[in-house]
Amino acid sequence: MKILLISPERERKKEEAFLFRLGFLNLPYVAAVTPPDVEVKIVDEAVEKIDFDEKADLVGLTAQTPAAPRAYRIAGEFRRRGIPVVMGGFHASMLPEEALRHVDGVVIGEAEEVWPQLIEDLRSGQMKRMYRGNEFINPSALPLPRRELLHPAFYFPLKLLETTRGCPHQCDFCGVSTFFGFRYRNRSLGEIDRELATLFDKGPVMPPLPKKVLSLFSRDLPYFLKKRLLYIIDSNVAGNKRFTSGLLSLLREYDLRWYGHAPVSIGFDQKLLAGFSQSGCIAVNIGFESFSVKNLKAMGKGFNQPAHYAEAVKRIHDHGIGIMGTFMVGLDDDDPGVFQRIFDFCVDSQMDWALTFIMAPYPGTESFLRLEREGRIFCRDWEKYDSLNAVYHPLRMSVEELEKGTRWAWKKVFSLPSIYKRILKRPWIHPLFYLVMNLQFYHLTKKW
Ligand code: B12
Ligand code: SF4
Repeated sequence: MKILLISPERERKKEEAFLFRLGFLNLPYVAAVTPPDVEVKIVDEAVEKIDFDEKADLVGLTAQTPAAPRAYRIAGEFRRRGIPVVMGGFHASMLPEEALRHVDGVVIGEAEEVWPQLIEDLRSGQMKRMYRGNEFINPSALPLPRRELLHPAFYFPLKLLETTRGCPHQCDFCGVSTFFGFRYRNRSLGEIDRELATLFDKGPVMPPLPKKVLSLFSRDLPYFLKKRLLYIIDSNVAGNKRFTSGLLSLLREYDLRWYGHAPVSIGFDQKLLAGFSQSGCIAVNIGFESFSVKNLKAMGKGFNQPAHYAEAVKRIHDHGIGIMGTFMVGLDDDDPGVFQRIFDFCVDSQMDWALTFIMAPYPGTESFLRLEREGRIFCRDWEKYDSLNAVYHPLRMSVEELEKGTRWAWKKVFSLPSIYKRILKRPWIHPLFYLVMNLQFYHLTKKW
């Protein structure tokens, strides 16, 4: 038996394509729970063409909302050739009835419990339309994702790692807690160590050299050259302090450069920041979202306090850690001045990298239900749910102002004068890494 697992790519305009492509973990995790006698191939449409005539017994599609229409078109091609298609991931889990109009079966939620059963049913000709696990899986029992099925030549050499699933919060624009549960479920440190050992050698990246040999500017270079780069994709790497402290000790043993997501409040936890810094943390990805307390309260993210943003950024920087900030616009308290406020904050605080997203009300989230009730959603083309297009009527500006303002913010943040002020002026914080990151987006946005 042969299964094709496909990650569809929505057709992007050339000027929206990124230079660096990251690998992913979802399909490698699905592959890992596929019975060993089944041949599995992963196809990433972002980097390779799909051969619709390839012989297979089953096609498994994944898709976040913006890629769902493309996934449905791919499903149509395979089904026309008589190959059954199933779909999993966030979009199909939130809208299974919609997905079932295009595919033969849907896996709702995590794949690990139900995927082997689905294959068993397919073998006996009794595949059902819907599969849903009885409970959230114990992440310590996860097999290692089959990364070897992704061709390394296609991707930026940054390894992805998942150490927890779930989140206890419920921000109205986010489906993570509904999907993965309202608490952090962490893997055991032993399992994480076992996985890290398949990705990196333990011990120092190179013998210690006199400081002069590697200036502060190029100190990260050996990590790039030796590909000791890690992205921890968890919703919050600092969610469970005891677990995080163990994880940081483990990361220290590997001598890496890593980054992950954390809340603003991490800026006020000196002990944790010191641990992050000593373990090679190069960046924390922080969802600042808004400077309006009203917006933050309305979205269920009242734990973010804008009055403390600047101080938090400073304290994180003082530990030599950079910040990848994300901001959300188009919220009910946003007037057209919001874009300038974001840009000014990024430059004034020397934010190392920052993206401004139009709030996208993804199906299955509170924000979708609310805007739907209020009759404000005017676009149901899921491909446009990419945070650069507006899909609902904002309250305090027009749709055009929102879309233009967002692109203006990207262009300004990644303009050369802004990159100079944020990255190249001292104090330097991993300048090589952030120069590369920023220039990629300068290159992307200069065509807009
Ligand atoms: C890391 C991450 C990213 C990284 C991606 C890195 C990478 N290449 O993987 C970056 C920062 C680039 C990113 C970008 C985006 N992301 Co993102 N991202 C995440 C994050 C934090 C983790 C994703 C992950 O890998 N999880 C671990 C894997 C194992 O879980 P999983 O993907 O859900 O897969 C499991 C199940 O869904 C299921 N499954 C999945 N696929 C399939 C397929 C089959 C056949 C089966 C049977 C089962 C199955 O089984 C898997 C194992 O249990 C999630 C939030 C979260 N905590 O999950 C958001 C999340 C997935 N992202 C989201 C969004 C919206 C985006 C963007 C569209 C944002 C934007 N506006 O540009 C882009 C799209 C990128 C793209 N692919 O084109 C949303 C998706 C919502 C939705 N309805 O689609 C999420 C849920 C965040 C949120 N706040 O709601 N993202
Ligand atoms: S946005 Fe972050 S903190 Fe809020 S529910 Fe989603 S994962 Fe949790």
